[in-house]
Order: sequence, then C-alpha cells, then structure tokens
Amino acid sequence: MRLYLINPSNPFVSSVKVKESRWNRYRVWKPLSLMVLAGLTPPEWDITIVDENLGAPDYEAMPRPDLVGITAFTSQANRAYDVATHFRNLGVPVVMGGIHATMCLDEVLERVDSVVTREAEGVWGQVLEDARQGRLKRCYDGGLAEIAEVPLARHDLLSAGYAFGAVQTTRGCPLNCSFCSVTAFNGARYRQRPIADVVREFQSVREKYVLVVDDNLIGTRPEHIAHAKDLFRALAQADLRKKWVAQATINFADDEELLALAAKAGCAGVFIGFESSAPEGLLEVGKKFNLLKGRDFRASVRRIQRHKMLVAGSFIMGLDIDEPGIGERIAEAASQYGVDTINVGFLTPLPGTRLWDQMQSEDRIALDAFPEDWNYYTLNLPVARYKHFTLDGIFEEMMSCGRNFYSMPRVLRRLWSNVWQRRKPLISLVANFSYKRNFRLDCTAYADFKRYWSQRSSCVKES
Ligand code: B12
Ligand code: SF4
Repeated sequence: MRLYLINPSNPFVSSVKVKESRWNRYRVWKPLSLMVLAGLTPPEWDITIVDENLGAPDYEAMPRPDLVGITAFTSQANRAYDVATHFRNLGVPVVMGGIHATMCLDEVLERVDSVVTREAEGVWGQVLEDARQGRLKRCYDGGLAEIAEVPLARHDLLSAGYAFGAVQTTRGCPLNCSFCSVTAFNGARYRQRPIADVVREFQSVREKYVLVVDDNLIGTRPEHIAHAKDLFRALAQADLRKKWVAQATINFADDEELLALAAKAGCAGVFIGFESSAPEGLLEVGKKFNLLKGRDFRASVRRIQRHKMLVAGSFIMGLDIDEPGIGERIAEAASQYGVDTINVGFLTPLPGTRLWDQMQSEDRIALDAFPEDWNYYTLNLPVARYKHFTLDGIFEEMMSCGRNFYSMPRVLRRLWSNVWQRRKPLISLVANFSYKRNFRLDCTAYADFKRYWSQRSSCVKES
C-alpha cells in the first residue's frame, strides 16, 4: 500500500519561499505533523512525504498512491484543495487533517473524501485500516492525544534540504490569547511528553539545528517548569551537540536556574510573544502573562541574553488600540527591550479563535470570499477592517516598522553587541538579513494583493 503525505505550499507566504531569497533557507521548517503521522503508520505502508515548500513535484510522474493524506494551515487550504482534486480525479482517496480541516470542517468535507479533526494519534490507525478496506468514513475525530502516545516522528523520511530539524516536547496552552488557535485546537491542558521520548527524538534528528515547535516551551505552573528543568538536564546529559530554538512566554526569563539549564541543553534562542508594547493592547488580546505587575521587558530580555541565548520578539499590528505611528512605536519598543530580531504580523482573524468570533460579529472580516481568500491569511497581509487604519495606511505602518528596526545602523549595532557578548553573532546575522529581506518581499506580495483586492471590489460593485 502506497501512502503520500503532502504539505501544500502557499504561494503567498514569503517566509517559506526559498527560491526568492537564499536567506529563507533558514526559515523553511519541516512539516512535523506528517512526520508524526508517518510514525503512527504501520510498516506495510510505503510512505512518501512531499513538502511542496521545497518545490512541488510532478505528481503525474510519480507512481499512483493508494491513499493521500494532506495537512494544511488555513493559508495553505486552496493549494490543498488543488492537490486533493488532482488525486481524486485519479480515483485516489484523499484524507485531510490539521488545523484548517478542524476549524473549517464543512468547507473541507466538500473537497476531500475524509477529514480527521484535532490530533491524529487516536484515530490514524483506524483511518488506514478503513482505507485499506475501501470503507473510509467521512469524518474521524482524534480529540486530544494521550501525550505518551505521541510516537517518534519519522525524521528519516525528510532528511535533506532543510537547515533545521523539528521536535515537539509539549502540546496545549492554558493562556488562550484571543488571536491564537492553539488553545482551541490543542486544548488548555498543558501536556508534556515523557522526557525519555524527547531525548530519543532529538537523537534521531540529523540536523545540527532544531526547531522545538512547542507553542509554550515551559508552561505556566511550577510543576510545568520543574518538568522543563528535568528535560533540559536530560538533554544536557545526553550530550546531543545540537542547538535548538523554541517559542516561550516571557516567564522563561523569571528563573535563573531554568535559563542556565536551557542554555546548557543547547537552547540558542527563543521567540517571545510580546504582542503589544501597551498594557491596553495586552489586555485587548488577553495576554495576561505579559501584564504581570512590575514586569520589566528589557531586564527580562537581558537575563535571557546573559545566558548567550538570542531573543526574537513577536508583535501584532492592527489592534483596536493601535493608532497611526504604530510601526515606529513597535520598532522603538523592540529596540528598547533589546531583542535581536522582530517578527510583526497583522492582526488576523484565524478561524476558530475568539478574535474570529468577535470580528465576524462586528462585520470586520474584509477578505471573506472563502476559500479563495484563505490564501491571504498569512499574517503578512491585512485581511480585516482595522479600527484606525485604511488598508494602505496599515501596510505603510508595517513597512515603516521594518525600515526602522532593520535599518542598517540598527542591524550593525545589534550585531556588534552579539559579537561583544559572544552571543551567536552568525545566527543573529542570518536572522536579521532574513527578516530584513522578508519585509521587502512583503511589498511585492502586497502589490499582488492590492491588484486582487481592487479587481474583487469592482466585481462586487458590478454584480
Ligand atoms: C511550527 C509552526 C510553523 C512552522 C511551519 C512548519 C511546517 N511546515 O509545518 C513555520 C514557522 C514555518 C510556520 C509558519 C506559519 N504559521 Co505556524 N505554527 C507552527 C506551530 C507552532 C506548530 C505546528 C507543528 O508542527 N505542530 C506539531 C504537529 C505534530 O502537530 P500538528 O501540526 O497539529 O499535527 C497534528 C494534528 O493536527 C493532525 N494533523 C495534521 N495534519 C494532518 C494531516 C492528516 C492527513 C491527518 C490525518 C492529521 C493531521 O495530526 C498531527 C498529530 O496529532 C503551530 C501551532 C500549533 N500548535 O499547531 C503554528 C500554527 C500552525 N501556525 C500558524 C500560522 C498562522 C502560520 C503562518 C500562516 C503565519 C506565520 N507567520 O506564522 C505561517 C504559514 C506557513 C505556511 N506554510 O503557509 C497558525 C495556524 C492557524 C491556522 N488556522 O492556519 C498556528 C496554529 C499558530 C497560531 N498562533 O494559531 N508555522
Ligand atoms: S499566543 Fe502563545 S501564550 Fe497565547 S494562547 Fe497562543 S500559544 Fe498560548
């Protein structure tokens, strides 16, 4: 039995377009979902994982599979449907799973043979058995997996073409920020994988650099943090000789022992969600952790950096409290915090989030011709009606933020401090130029987007 597991590309997501910029090589990360599915698949299946972000293959030239499994974030949904149509036309059954299939079940059911909602661990075996017997059900709900049942991902199946490997150590997040799908999808209960599994998983990754895909590396409660410390001790003891980066909330900076252990375990940097520099903004998105009284972001960032780890700050633009000048304000705040890079996204109502419900009830979702408009749900394009900005206005704010934070003098100043503090200057250099380049690529994407938007608006007027 032949199984293709496919990660569709999204032509509009500049951060994953390798050919446009060599810096992007460092920002193409493996579709771990498909490697985990492969880990759940019995040996009688011959598995090929196709990651279209490395270039879409000529499916015609490939042997006919018995089953196709497709994953998709929302921004990849349209390409996923094209791929599904291709295989369904050949009479090959197509199963789709992942975040978009879960949040937009009815839409997806119209376009594939079968859908797996939520986490696949509990049902994938059944799906394969049903497919083998030609009696696939229309829908399977995996619910939330027992964390100890998450298998070792098949890292051997995607071993070339990437700068980073990928590993997951936890699932779920209790914080439920309004714009984020994680609590809705993976649940509020924070689940940490058995330490021995994670160590084995790291050992099976070939790359020297690893992205730990967790949304919240250390969790929120003392017992989560104690587990994280044990994990870091075990990773250090395993002497992996790997460097890894992860996403964490700002409480990562609160515990010196934790920081020392993370650094010893190979942590080279963390992505921290600052979201907004204004307390009103944090209140708006429900990021309670960052609102803790007396929190000093600059001091927190410095504490992390003192352990030789880089800090990438993530911000959102287009909150209701944001007013003209927000681009420069974000760049200034990020420079003041002292972060090494920033990643700024437009406030985007992703399906299944609290923000989606709110914006839909206020009729503020501007790009709502679905599924076509999902292409633009990349966070690099403004898809909603923002309180204080026109479309061009908010895009100009984004460019001004990029020009300011990634201006040559500022990049060089940051690099100098990386060299001075002996804090991963090479990684910082690559990250700064990759982000700088992406701000420019976003301009091209925006020009295409504007053309599409004006054509669509005139069609609506005519009809
Ligand atoms: C790692 C990651 C990335 C990596 C991508 C790596 C990759 N190629 O997959 C990078 C950094 C490149 C990235 C980029 C983006 N990301 Co991202 N990312 C994540 C993150 C943190 C982890 C995903 C992961 O690997 N999980 C581990 C695996 C094992 O879990 P899983 O993917 O959920 O898979 C399980 C199930 O979903 C299911 N499943 C999944 N696929 C399939 C397929 C089949 C057939 C079946 C049966 C089951 C199944 O089974 C798996 C095992 O249980 C998630 C957050 C999250 N918790 O999901 C956000 C997340 C997926 N990203 C998000 C977004 C918005 C983006 C971007 C659009 C914007 C951005 N700038 O970040 C881009 C777009 C990329 C693109 N290709 O179009 C959103 C997506 C929301 C949505 N509705 O689409 C998420 C949920 C974060 C959030 N804040 O809401 N991302
Ligand atoms: S943004 Fe981060 S902290 Fe907030 S719910 Fe999502 S994963 Fe949790």
